[in-house]
This record gives sequence, structure tokens and C-alpha cells, in this order.
Amino acid sequence: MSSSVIDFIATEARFGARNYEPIGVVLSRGEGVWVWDTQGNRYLDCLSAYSAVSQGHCHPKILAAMVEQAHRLTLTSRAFHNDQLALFYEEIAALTGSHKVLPMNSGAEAVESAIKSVRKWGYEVKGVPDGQAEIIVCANNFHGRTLGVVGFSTDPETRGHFGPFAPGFKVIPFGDATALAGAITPNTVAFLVEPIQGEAGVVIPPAGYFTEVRELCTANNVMLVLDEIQTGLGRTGKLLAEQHEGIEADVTLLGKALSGGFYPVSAVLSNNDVLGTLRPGQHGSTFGGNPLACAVARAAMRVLVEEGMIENAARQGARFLEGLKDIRANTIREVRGRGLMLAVELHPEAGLARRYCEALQAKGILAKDTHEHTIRIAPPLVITSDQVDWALERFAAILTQDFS
Ligand code: IF1
Repeated sequence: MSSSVIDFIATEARFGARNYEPIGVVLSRGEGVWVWDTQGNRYLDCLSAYSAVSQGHCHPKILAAMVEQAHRLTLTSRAFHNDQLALFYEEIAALTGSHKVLPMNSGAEAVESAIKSVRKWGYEVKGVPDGQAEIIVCANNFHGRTLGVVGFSTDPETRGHFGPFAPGFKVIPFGDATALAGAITPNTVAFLVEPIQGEAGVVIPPAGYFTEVRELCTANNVMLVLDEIQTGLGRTGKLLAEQHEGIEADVTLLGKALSGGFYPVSAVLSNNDVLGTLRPGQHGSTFGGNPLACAVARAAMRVLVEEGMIENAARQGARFLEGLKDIRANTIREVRGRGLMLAVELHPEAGLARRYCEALQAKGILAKDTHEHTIRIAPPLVITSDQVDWALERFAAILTQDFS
């Protein structure tokens, strides 16, 4: 390691809150699926900033839209109209088939906003007694880091010593429709769930689960809120992961790739009157819906569709998954994925996934461990067949070694 690398890392450690433990690489440039460190080493990015950089690093058309807008107007607040928000609304509604849109910034903010909205809907439309609204969530969920959200996390690391937390959440197992049926009461306003659990290790629910979930929610007048912040916008090979299940959520949350990684942009989308209950002054955000965010998001959505990234995610995801399954290695317990949201779960005896990610780094691949034994793989959706094959060769070389 050169001294400059040690400096960046040591300086971060000295001044920064230690809430992360990054892999020892300092990145300074990105283009498409590739990133370069400060020493000029190139890596294939198999994390894509947790799926935010789905369109590839520094996509030229998103960059152009951002620069052009930054020259004109960046922030007005919502105290005034701006000439980008309406266009953003039109385009995201057309893309997703939604009727109402609430623009926010981070993913966690979109989740918080959805919670507020479904509670308000519960009191004002469904007729739940004030203060009694219940929201059902799943064990091993990940919906962000705000207090409201970590309060219904089941991960001790995520929630430990951050309480007291807000009441009104009920936790059931993921993938278990019978548990949902048993948890719904007259005061249930929503079921908040990820289509595929990301942080839990790319956990895909059993076939038919979401059909049953949809029926239960409809039958009981419960809003189905799908957190597609990670799974949405092509990651799983369809625009929205709900399309694999043949269902439609009442409320859909998008974030991450909504900006192609240029800027935090998130949105709550609804196809009924949930967002209609918010009146002026009841919710907002200084930056939500700002013209820079809207211009960036518009370009990010446009390139996703025009450049065939969603279809490519399906095609390359299938190739990647097959290739991973073909690797004969004692270290591998299971390979799973949908589209370009993939994971390799290692046998506990194979050692920590972190060690494998460090070894992959040395071979020019950046991937991220989740929990102890799972390697998460989520490259930009612009990855080519040759690049998938290039990555697979390296995964095969590393996974057939033992880092226990
Ligand atoms: C971190 C995981 C990914 C999300 C879903 C909401 C949010 C996220 C389904 C909040 C965020 C991130 C945040 C990141 C780690 C990461 C993650 F490992 F934790 F699960 F992507 F896989 N809903 N996920 O996945 O969005 O407020 O961060 O914009 O470092 O905490 P945010």
C-alpha cells in the first residue's frame, strides 16, 4: 500500500464515526461497471453502491442532465414550484403506473413517509381509532437507519441501545402468508415488506407468497407497502420486483437507482388514496422534489429504459447465476438470486465472507459480505456477457480456495 492509501484510511479512522468497516480500497474514479483506486488499480464493481449505481458509474447522460440543471437551478424548496417536478411526476407515474408521488431524498425517508401516510390513511379513510394503527413487518427486514425504522428491526446490531422506540409494529416471519393472516387485526393499516430481503442475504420468498399476501391485504383493507428501494428499477430483471409475482402494491418505495447514484433521490408511489390524505403543512422536506434531483432522476429513469438495462439485468443475471451454480467448490452452501441481485452463501466452516471479499479485491473484483457467511453480488445493470464471464473466472478462483 502506498502512503496515500494509508493516509485516507487512517484519516477517516481518526476523525470519522466508526459506523463502517470498509474494505481497504480507496476509490477515486468510476466508469460503467469499473472503478479505480487512488493507485490506478481497476476493479469490477459487484456492489454498485448497494444497487444505487445500477446505470453504471458516472453515466454520461445522467451526468449531462445533472450539470445542465446545476447551471440553471438547484433548489427552490417546495415553497415555490419549479419547472422539473411536474415532469418528474409525469415520467415516474408513466413508468411505474402510479397515480400519486411523494418525492423524498434517502430511502429511509421514503419508508418513514410511507409509514406516516398509511397511518393517516388508516385513521382518516379506514376508520382506525386514533393512536391505534398497527403496521406489520417481517423478521430480518432492512428498511433503513432512522429511529422509526430501526425500532422495528429484528437485528440486535441495528436496534441495540437506540431505544426507546415507537410502538405500533408487529413482526412476523418473512415468506409465511399464514403468519400474516394471523397477525392482521381491524387496526392493521399496512404490511411493509421487501419483495426480496436484501440485507438478510438476498432471501427470495416461496413462489405464490406474494399472491396470498396481496389477497390477504385486499380482503382486510390493509395497504401492501413494497420496499423496492433495492429491488426496484430493474435490479431483479424487471422494472419492479412485484412483476415477478404478478401483483401490484398499494404503495411502492423507490430510492437508490432512482438517481443512478448521483444524488439521493427517493419516492413514495401510490395507486390509491394513501398519499391523498397528506394536506399542506403535514409533511415535507427541504430537498425533496428539488429541480436538481428531479432532472437527475428523469435522466436516470430514461437511460434505464432506453438503453435496455432492465432486459440486460435479466439476461446477465441468469448468466451470472448459472455460472455461479457451475462452480464446484466445497466452500459454497447455496447460490441464489434474481436478475442481478445475487448472493453466494458459504458454508460456516469455509470462513468469513469478508475474507473472500478481500481475496476478490486482490483479483480486481469488489463485492460485499453480508452477515458472516454471504457474499452479495450486484453489479451495475450495464454489465456485458464478457464481463460476467471475467467475473465468474475470478469468483471460481477464489471460491475454490479455503479462507477459514
Ligand atoms: C447502509 C443493506 C443494502 C434498503 C431497503 C431502505 C433502505 C435500504 C430495502 C434505506 C438501504 C442499504 C443501506 C446501506 C446498506 C444497504 C443494504 F445491506 F443494509 F441491506 F443495500 F443491501 N430499504 N440499504 O436496502 O435506504 O436510507 O440508505 O437510502 O450502509 O446502511 P437509505
